[in-house]
Amino acid sequence: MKPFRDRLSIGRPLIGLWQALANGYASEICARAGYDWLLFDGEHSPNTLQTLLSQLQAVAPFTVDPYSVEPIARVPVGDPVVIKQYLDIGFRTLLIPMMESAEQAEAVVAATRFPPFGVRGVASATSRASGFGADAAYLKTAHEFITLIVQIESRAGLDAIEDIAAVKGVDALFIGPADLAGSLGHLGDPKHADVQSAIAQALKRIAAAGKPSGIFALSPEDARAKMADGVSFISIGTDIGLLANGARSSLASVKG
Ligand code: 3PY
Ligand code: MG
Repeated sequence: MKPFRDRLSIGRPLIGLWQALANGYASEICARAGYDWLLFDGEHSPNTLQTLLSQLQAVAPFTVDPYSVEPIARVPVGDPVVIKQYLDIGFRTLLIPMMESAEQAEAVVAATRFPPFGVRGVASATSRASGFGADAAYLKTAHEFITLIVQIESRAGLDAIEDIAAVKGVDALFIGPADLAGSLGHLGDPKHADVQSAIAQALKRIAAAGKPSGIFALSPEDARAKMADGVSFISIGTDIGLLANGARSSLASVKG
């Protein structure tokens, strides 16, 4: 399957769903639903490497045609040790939260590359990413398949958009409305006009910098509006949201 970065320019926004239940069975259900990508969250969900691995294994059949869902992992922090562990178990598309400078972006790019292009620690025969050694070219070709997405979700991140977008190896920039709202003084209110205007500006600047943008939509209406604004990929909800809302409305429909 093509690297996710190639699919970002296919001419329609790629629609994704956040996976926060940290459970392979739930991921398998979502993978079968036909989303373009699923985001496995290591930042705000009760995930360990083991739960991430079991979710990757559960969705593996759907990562090839005709389903072709891309598993994306969000690391808890852009740390080289965490990044190599996520790559070793087989994630090839990563989302790095809280990106605020070109230096930080260069460091995470380096963490995804083996020497001499970076500092990724070397395991090949023992890593799931290399097919447990079956892919003899893995060390030389791994970087070709890695897509690195960084999150802009603070005032400092907004200020550094052009610098971050210019870093070679940064494939896309993703806006985090919840943290951005907090950083801009509107905690819990990402729909606030000031936050939405900052997001609109940010999306324009990312496009002007020549990089694809992504965002977490706040509602189906917001998703449609952001897709019309030209985002390349968009999350339209979470597995927890689907379950919680379904559970509540099912109860309400009977109770009246
Ligand atoms: C945020 O909104 O802050 C996120 O990280 C997810 O989109
Ligand atoms: Mg966030």
